Amino acid sequence: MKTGFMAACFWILVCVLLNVCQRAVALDGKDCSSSPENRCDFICDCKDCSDEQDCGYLGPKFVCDFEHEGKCGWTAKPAEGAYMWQRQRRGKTLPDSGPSSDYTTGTSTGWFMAVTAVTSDAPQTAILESPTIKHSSPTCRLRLRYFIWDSGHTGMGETPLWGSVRQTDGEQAVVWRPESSSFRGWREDVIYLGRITGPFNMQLHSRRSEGKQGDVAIDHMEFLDCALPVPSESGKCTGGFVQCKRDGCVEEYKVCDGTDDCGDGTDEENCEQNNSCNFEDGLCWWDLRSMASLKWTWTDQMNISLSEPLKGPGRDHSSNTASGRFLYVTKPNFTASDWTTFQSPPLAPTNETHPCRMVMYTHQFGRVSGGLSVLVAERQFYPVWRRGGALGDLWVKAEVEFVVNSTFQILFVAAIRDQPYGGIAVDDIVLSPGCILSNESMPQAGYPKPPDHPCTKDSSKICDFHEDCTNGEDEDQCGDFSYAKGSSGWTDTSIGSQAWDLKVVNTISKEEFLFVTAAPGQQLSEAQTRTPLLGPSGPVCTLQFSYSLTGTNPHIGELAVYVVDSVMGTQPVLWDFAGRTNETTGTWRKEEVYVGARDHRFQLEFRARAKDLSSSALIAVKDVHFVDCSPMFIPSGDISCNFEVNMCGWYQDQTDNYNWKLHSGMDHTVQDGQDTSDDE
Ligand SMILES: [Ca+2]
Ligand SMILES: [Ca+2]
Ligand SMILES: [Ca+2]
Ligand SMILES: [Ca+2]
Repeated sequence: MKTGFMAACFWILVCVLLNVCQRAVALDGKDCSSSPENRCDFICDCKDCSDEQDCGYLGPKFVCDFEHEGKCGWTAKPAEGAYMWQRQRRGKTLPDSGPSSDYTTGTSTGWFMAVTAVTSDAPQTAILESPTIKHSSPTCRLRLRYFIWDSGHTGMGETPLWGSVRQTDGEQAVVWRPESSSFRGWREDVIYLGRITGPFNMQLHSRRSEGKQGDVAIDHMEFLDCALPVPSESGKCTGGFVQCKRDGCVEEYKVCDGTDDCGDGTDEENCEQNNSCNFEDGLCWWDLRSMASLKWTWTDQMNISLSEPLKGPGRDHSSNTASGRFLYVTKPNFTASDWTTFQSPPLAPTNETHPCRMVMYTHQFGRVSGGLSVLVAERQFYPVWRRGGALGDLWVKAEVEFVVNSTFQILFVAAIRDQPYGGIAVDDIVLSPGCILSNESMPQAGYPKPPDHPCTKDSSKICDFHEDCTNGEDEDQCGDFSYAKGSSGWTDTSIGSQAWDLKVVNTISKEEFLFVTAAPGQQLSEAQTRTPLLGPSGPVCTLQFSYSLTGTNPHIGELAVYVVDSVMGTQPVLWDFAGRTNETTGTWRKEEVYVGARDHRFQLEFRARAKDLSSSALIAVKDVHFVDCSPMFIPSGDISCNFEVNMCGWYQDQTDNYNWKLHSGMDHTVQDGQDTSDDE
């Protein structure tokens, strides 16, 4: 039942997203079956959409499920050899450990792409390459399903799977590095292609050497929101939009924001009044002298690495290439400090009517990224913007406004963790005309205090559901609203047009809630907010919260809870809701979600997407509590259990690969009873 409900939610979301791209394909098609024009540009120019067939996808839905022998035009390189991609299904040709079904049909007769066994001593690379695609829009992304299972428990090597874009001028850029931990099931991920100006081929690589057993497979790809703007029906752009030279309309707020939304640069022309820095020719007026011993570097991917896919952001934002330059910081070879800064020169005071506005793009990838903050430095330092942890393998757009009544500096602060890979990059910083250089010297500001160290330096004691400090300050910013500072433990990790914010309704009664609001990100993805690393947790650990999806529309949106495992990555959805809880705001529903025993540290995540963001629609969460989550908490109760009522004392181990759920069906106890079975 739960699965059916989740599928329904999934399709509602897909429909919302597809509406956007369907608009782009509703052209008066020409009859051009003989020589298709405008091939592989994500727009059906021909009546029968023949111009969008075998482009790595099939039009008009831009999906490839590998059920057709033509593989949507994807080709294996090499075609024969010691290691290669093949179109497969469950059968004799695959090792017993391979996917037992494809993703699309969920049956053993469905098809997918999988690699063969390695039959060579030297490391071998198998490449799966798409046909040439004409170009892509800034919002272009590829949602796909992948399978990485270390059947031989021999380790898969560092890079069993990654994705890149090869432009026709030969330049190559890494665009996707999925969680490569072993998991016997299909996982979903998104490759953020972004704006690619010229013809390109998408490539999926797998590199392994003999002795490294295991399975790597790919299925069901969907290209989303990849078309450039198409001409409006009237041929004119309506209010709030600007006209692109190559046709089509772009929202006014996308003008002069450092992204080519038109596809011909129209919206990024005549932006001289701004102070923009793409970091191609220098640092502009940014000053990389750091307050800490760790330093930001001005670099590009070619300088970081072209041979190790896990190193660096892969590409810059300005040109989406490996030769484009940006600012970057990663874990130093020797332990210096775990934070670093860079800053603007002194800027003149601003006010509400003439604020200083900043647009920037950040790449926070891998667990080395501990988060990025923007601070105002005047007499004091104070934060005005913060984005936690790792956000994925993409450039995320952000906007910050500065209203400061004295001379100030903009200060970027990055937190760096001691983890295997990742880093933080910044590119394309655009400052509005309201940001004016000041001749005045800065007052000597006190250095920002490093993050509060609770009583313990042992970070594994922070947020482990057990108070080690006398005042419990090791547990008081972990996301549990019972603590005065608890709600501040939730950090927004949104990358799209909606994000989470905290609203404090009453400071005295401590009435506050997390809610979904508009955000400057370019992706049409869900708003996400996460706790710090929690746990490990015990067998009865439960997440308690109240939620509210209210407004006039019967479908306000979706809300879900996820667990992000520190080793395994994002786990299947734990709880979700779609629709509306009530018409009027101020009414709440209470929910308890079973989290259970988890051996690894993990983060809890709320995800939501409002159908329409308006003042009459609200998605909110409050009163978040972690109940009996300590592993030291031993539940009392009857151990015998016949599964008729609930899970009794048989708490499932959340770290295995299967989720045990109560299913209605035949079992041994009574006919038409409930049976526990693998929910695979
Ligand atoms: Ca086309
Ligand atoms: Ca398939
Ligand atoms: Ca733009
Ligand atoms: Ca750049």
